[in-house]
Amino acid sequence: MAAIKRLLVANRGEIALRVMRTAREMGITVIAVYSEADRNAPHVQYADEAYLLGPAPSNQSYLRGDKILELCKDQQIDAIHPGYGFLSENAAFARQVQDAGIIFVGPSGDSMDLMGDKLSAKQAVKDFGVPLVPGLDEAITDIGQAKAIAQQIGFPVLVKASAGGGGKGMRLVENEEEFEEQMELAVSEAEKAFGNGAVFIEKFVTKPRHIEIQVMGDSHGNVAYLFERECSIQRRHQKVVEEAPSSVLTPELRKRMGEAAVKVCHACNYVNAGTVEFLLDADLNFYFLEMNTRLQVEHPVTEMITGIDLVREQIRVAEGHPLSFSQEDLRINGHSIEVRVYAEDPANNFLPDIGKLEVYRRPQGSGVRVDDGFEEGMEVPIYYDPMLAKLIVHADTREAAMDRMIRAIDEYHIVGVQTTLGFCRFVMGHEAFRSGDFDTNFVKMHFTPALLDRKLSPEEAEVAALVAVMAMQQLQGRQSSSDAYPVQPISAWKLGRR
Ligand code: MV4
Repeated sequence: MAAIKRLLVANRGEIALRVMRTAREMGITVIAVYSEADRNAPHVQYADEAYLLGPAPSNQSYLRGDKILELCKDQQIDAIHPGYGFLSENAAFARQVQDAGIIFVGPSGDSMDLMGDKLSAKQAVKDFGVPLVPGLDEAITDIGQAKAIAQQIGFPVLVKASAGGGGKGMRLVENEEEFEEQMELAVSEAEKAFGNGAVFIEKFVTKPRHIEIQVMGDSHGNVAYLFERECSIQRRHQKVVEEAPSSVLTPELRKRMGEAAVKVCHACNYVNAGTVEFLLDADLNFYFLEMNTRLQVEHPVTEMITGIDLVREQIRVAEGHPLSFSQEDLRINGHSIEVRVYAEDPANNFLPDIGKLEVYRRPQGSGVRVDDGFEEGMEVPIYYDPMLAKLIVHADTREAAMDRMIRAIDEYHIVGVQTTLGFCRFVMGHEAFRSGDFDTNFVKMHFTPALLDRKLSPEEAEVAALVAVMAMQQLQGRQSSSDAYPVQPISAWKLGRR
C-alpha cells in the first residue's frame, strides 16, 4: 500500500473541485494547477496549494504533461488525478507518470491504448464472449471487398474510424449505390482527423438506446459493475440528460450487461474506474461499443443510487487497496437524474454563449446536488468546455426524481449567459421522456427551438408547439394518433410560465 499524502488534480472546473472534496475528506493535501484564465477560479481557491501552468489555451496549460510532471517532482507530489478530458486518456502521459514513480489515479497506459483503438478493443473483447454489433472486427481498405461485406451484413451500415469514438469519424451508408463514395470519404476523414485511415463496417442499429455500465477494478484482479446509466438523450453526441437506473432494463438484463462489462475489463486488465458503452436495440439486444478509460462526467448518478463515492474508491484502488465492496454488496437505491447546464443558447442552435454570470443562484433542498465550478460574478471563459454545472437529483422513484428535477431547474437562477436549463426542463416535461419510451433520436424527433421561446404569449406558444408537432408528424408520415410514439404538445401554460 502506498498512502497518498499529496494529490495533484490535473484539471479545472467542476471535476477538479469534485475530486478535491473527496481527497480532502480522506485527509489528503490537494494541489491545483491552473491557466492564466483561471487565476481566481474556484478550484484554485479551494486547493491547499496551486501552481500556474501557462496561458489560457489548453495546449499551453492543462495539456502540458511535461510541466505537470516537473511540478510533481519539485513539489513532492505522490499522485495525479486527471479528471476527464485533457490528459485523462493519454496513455503516454499515464506511463510517464508511472515511470516517474508517481501514482496515476486511473488505468494503465496499456489498457488505454487497447480500448482507445476501436478495432483493437473489439478484437480484445470478442474472445471473452462480449456481444458485438454484426460487422467487421478488422480494418478494411479494399472497397470491393468492403462492399461485399456490407451486402452480407445488409444495409444500412455504418463505416466507423478505428481511431474515432464518441461519434467522431462515423458515416451512415443507406444503400449499395452510396457505398463507394461514403467509404472513400470515411477513410480520407479518418486520415485527416486521426492520422489513421483504418475503418471498419457495422450494421446500423436504427433506434438504439445508449446504456453504459460503470465498472471498477482493483490491482488484485477484482472487478465489479455498479449498474447502468441511461444516456440516450443527446444532441450531436453531447449528452444532455443521464439517469440511473435505466427504465428499460430488467434485473436479468442488468445482470447480463453488467457481467459483459466485467468481461471487457478482464480483456484489458482494467484497474480503477471505467465505463463500458453498449447500444441496446428495440428488441433489448445489447452490443459492446467502446470503453471509456476515465471517470465520466455523469458519474454522480451512479454515486447517488449506489451510495459509493467513486473518487474515494479510485484513490483507494490507486493506493493498492482492494475494492471496498463486492458485487453482492451492491444494491440500487432509488433513482437519480443528471442534467448538464451548458452556457449555450438552445434558441440559437446551441451556440456557446460567453459573458458574466451576473446572477448565479443554485437550487437547494432535499435530494439535490450541484457540481459546478463557477461563482456569481465570474466570466465564463471561452477557452474551455462551456459546461457550467451538473444538476443532479435523487429520489425514491423515477417519477419523483423527474418532479424533483423540474423543481430544482425552476429554482436555478442564472442571468448573464444563455443556458440549456430551459431545454432540460422541456425534456423533463416531455411525454416521451416521462414514459421512458425514447431512444438516441429524442432531440431530433421532439425538439424545435420554438418550443422554448419565452417571448411568445401562451397562445402563440401553443400555436408554435402545434405547428412544430404537425410538421414533425408529417415528416414522419404519421396521420393517426394511435402511433407507438405519440408526439404530444406540451401545455401552453408551462411554456408561457418561464
Ligand atoms: C452506432 C449506432 C448505430 N449502429 N453503431 C455514436 C457514438 C459512438 N460511441 C457510436 N455511436 C453510434 N454507433 C451502430 N452499429 C449509433 C450510434 C449513435 C449514438 C450512440 C449512442 C448515443 C447517441 C448516438 C447518436 C447517434 C448515433
